[in-house]
Amino acid sequence: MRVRRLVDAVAVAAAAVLVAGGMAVVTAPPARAAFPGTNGKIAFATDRDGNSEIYSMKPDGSNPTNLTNDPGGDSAPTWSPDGTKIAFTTDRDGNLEVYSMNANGSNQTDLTNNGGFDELPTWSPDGTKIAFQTTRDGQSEIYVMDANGSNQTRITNNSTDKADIGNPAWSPDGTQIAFDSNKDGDFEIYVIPAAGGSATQLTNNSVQDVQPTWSPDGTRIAFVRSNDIFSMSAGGGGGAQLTTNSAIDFTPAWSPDGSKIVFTSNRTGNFDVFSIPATGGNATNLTKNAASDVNPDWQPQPCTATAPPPPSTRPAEGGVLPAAGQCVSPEQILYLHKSGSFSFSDILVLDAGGANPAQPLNLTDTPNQTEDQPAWSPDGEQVAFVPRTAARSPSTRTGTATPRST
Ligand SMILES: [Ca+2]
Ligand SMILES: [Ca+2]
Ligand SMILES: [Ca+2]
Ligand SMILES: [Ca+2]
Repeated sequence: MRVRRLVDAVAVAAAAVLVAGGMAVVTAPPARAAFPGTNGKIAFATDRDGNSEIYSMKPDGSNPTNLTNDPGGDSAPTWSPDGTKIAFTTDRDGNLEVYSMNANGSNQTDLTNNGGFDELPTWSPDGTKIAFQTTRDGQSEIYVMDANGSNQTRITNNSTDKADIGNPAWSPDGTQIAFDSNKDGDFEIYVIPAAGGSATQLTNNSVQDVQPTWSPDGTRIAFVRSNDIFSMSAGGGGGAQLTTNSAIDFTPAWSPDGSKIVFTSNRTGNFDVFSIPATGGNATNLTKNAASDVNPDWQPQPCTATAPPPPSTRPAEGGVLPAAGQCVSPEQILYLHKSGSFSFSDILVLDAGGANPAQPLNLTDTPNQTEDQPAWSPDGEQVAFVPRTAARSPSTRTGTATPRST
């Protein structure tokens, strides 16, 4: 089996296309539920074509592609758990409806078809149901329907409070739906059983807590508190502030591998999609476009391969090599950091489809040299890398190693 590229290498530069344009309107915030797997594309909403459309792009921001191509306002994309479909909100029919489409934009279908404002869909983890918020009963409520739009059923009871409730997010274990509500005077995060029932309040303070989104392992919830991104344990508490920027940071969504959070920020003077480590850190601008780029959601690619144990002769020490059993792409490039009195590294490719159990293929295998920064060629036939010699400065040369068939 030929080793070929399935994931995009870090060396592929993002295409930064700056265009002139006026300030755009912020579209509706999306609902979120990250499901576990490897990291696929990022869907987002942008008005770079003149009205809001759903786009997808690669995780490094390259190859932005218009999926909706409709004169109506299309926003709030959310990937199905298997990464094959996107549910979204659109006003193309005159009032807000929840639609679904295939990952390439085909087969755009109205699921709600109701005179109320139906918006902000979130998938159940088995992909058979979609929760959304709606005003069809006169006040905002959260409904659940089958993924084809049938059996639309209310699970909240807001007729007495008439609070502003919404932003539903289905938990990865399927049992709960998180949402935000201002029933106590300011916005707080709540969870409710997915079948309906009593809500549990997770935050309790005088500032705005909105837009909950579950981590793919279900242990944490990211959310927006007063224009910054926070995360907390799924039971409330254990809060951590992830952004500290005077700009507006909102609409967080986890990467399917749990390592990153994408969000919207206007810190560049217009709205762009940014990525940060899930524990906080430097933010990377993925869109770099003068238009309003908002509401990112990360495509899960279900786990079809797990990392093998590292070769016993050369134990891994940290680096990029995943732990045994960790979900990885079927064919994934790895570093191997050797242990010992000197720390050299080789570049390996994991060909999970080629052997059972899969073993990494060592492309460089140099006992006294280090190679790093591997990157696939666009055709997937070669790997570029930077060779380094011990105790010397990094070389600027770039070598290549052709992956061998296994
Ligand atoms: Ca549109
Ligand atoms: Ca509607
Ligand atoms: Ca609050
Ligand atoms: Ca922008």
